[in-house]
Amino acid sequence: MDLAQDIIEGRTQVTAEEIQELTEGIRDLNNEKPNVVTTPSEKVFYVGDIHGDLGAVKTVVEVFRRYKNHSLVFLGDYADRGPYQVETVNFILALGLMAPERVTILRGNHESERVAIKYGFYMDVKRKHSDAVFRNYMRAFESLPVAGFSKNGVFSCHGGIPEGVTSLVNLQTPNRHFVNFEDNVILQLVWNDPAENDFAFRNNIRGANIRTYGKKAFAKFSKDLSVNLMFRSHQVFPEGIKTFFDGKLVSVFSTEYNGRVKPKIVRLGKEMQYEPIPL
Ligand SMILES: [Mn+2]
Repeated sequence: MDLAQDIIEGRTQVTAEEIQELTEGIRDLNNEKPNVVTTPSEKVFYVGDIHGDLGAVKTVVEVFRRYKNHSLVFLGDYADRGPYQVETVNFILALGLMAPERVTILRGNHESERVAIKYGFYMDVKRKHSDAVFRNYMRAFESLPVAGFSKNGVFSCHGGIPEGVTSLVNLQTPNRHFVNFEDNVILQLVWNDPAENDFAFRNNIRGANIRTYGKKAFAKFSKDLSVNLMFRSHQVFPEGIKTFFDGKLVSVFSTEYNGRVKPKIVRLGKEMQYEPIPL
């Protein structure tokens, strides 16, 4: 696909028709996929929040190119906040189309209409294009899978463990195909946060239906679904990475966020060994 290649090589001026091509391509690629897709067991980079940081995502690709036979899993939050939101989203979608067998694009809480209208993506699209183009992006976002799971038990999603989930079926059954998060399991996958405390679930100040999961919830979820390691993003930590639950949960953030973060991605190697890589 020449358009995707052009964008990866640096073209940022993209027409409404070309965005339609990109977004329809992403829809066709993802629409029939399950909510939880299969991810590689090793040799994979996990990428945290990007939020319109085109430089960060270009650096991710530079790192990616230095390693042979690796894959990329993007954990969500591409739009909103940064200066190059449209360009960043186009770049990530182009990457997904260029190398679909090596790039997984998961949905974050910012890949929703309500959030995108509130935090900037809508305004950026409107300024550069139109409402029709925004709708195309939303239709692409609603097609994105919401979690990844590997054969060796590495689970990934943007936020974390939803309350009440006791099997993979509970995650695969809900309908994710809405511009906002209509289903509570899907909503919690992209919105929930971990806490290093000895409880299962508690309220979360982010919103009424959003939960904080503690040690007990993590232990039960890990046992019920045979999860050995989990990657997520969604929260700002100054070092760009923070581990929870004896290193079994890794939270990663990949944009500097106005100098507040030393951005990282995480490389998963053999036998569950992982290492943070600075961007
Ligand atoms: Mn988020």
